[in-house]
Amino acid sequence: MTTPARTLTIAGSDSGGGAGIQADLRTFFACGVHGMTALTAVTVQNSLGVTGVHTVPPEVVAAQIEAVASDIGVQAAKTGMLATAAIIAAVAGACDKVHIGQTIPLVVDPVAASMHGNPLLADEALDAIRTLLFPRATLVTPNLDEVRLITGIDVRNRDQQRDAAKALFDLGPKWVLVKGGHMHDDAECLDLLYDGTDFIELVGPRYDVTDTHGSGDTLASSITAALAKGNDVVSAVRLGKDFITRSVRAAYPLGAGVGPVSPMWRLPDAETFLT
Ligand code: PXL
Repeated sequence: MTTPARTLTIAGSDSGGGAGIQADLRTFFACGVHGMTALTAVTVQNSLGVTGVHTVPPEVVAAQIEAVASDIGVQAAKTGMLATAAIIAAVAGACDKVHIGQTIPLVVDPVAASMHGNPLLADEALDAIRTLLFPRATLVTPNLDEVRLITGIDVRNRDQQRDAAKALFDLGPKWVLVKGGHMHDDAECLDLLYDGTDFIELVGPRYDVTDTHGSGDTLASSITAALAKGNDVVSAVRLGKDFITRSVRAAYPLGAGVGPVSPMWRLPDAETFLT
């Protein structure tokens, strides 16, 4: 067997298995790449929300990145929950040492809160996201809540989505993807991709599902997998958009709260294997 492309997620654990590194790893697997992790935080979480967060020491986060990059090698990396400014600074330093965000693509999903509104990023860390992570990013993938926190722009329509893309681009990433999933009045799901020159509109159906936990993580990690396999940013984002659309359609209920989106549609015999 030959070694598959290798991807790294720098993110937090969701004990409920819906989002975070759990979503990233199963997406990597479903996309046919070898997934690795630099764990930033443990969340105490179920389908109803987050009740506790325990962060990993910044130097241990950095050491995980350097350990896997120096031996196993990384073709693309992503960040999810980073929790604190100190962890973000450690991630930036470690990424520089192993060329993540330089020759190796880096997807920054600026996770700020869970879908239940539980904070996953300290308020004081927003500036570190802007100044330490965005300039290193190949692609940033904020949802509209994160856009508002980072730029102050409250996006309600497609014109404002373009304004937000420009403001985010000015913070230094090579590409910006402003996700439109939270524009609930829009009949479609429009994600806007921008490289400082051209706008590319990626339109998908809006499914009437409430089980959408981990959707941002699944999109960012499928894009990361596509980049690791050698796709350019435009085709990786198109593949990721298709992947998340199918995974939203395959979402399932879990517990008494919100269930996860699922890449299990990739398994041809998921219903029958081992039964
Ligand atoms: O979906 C964003 C996210 C990322 N990482 C962790 C999370 C969540 C949402 O709850 O818990 C660990």
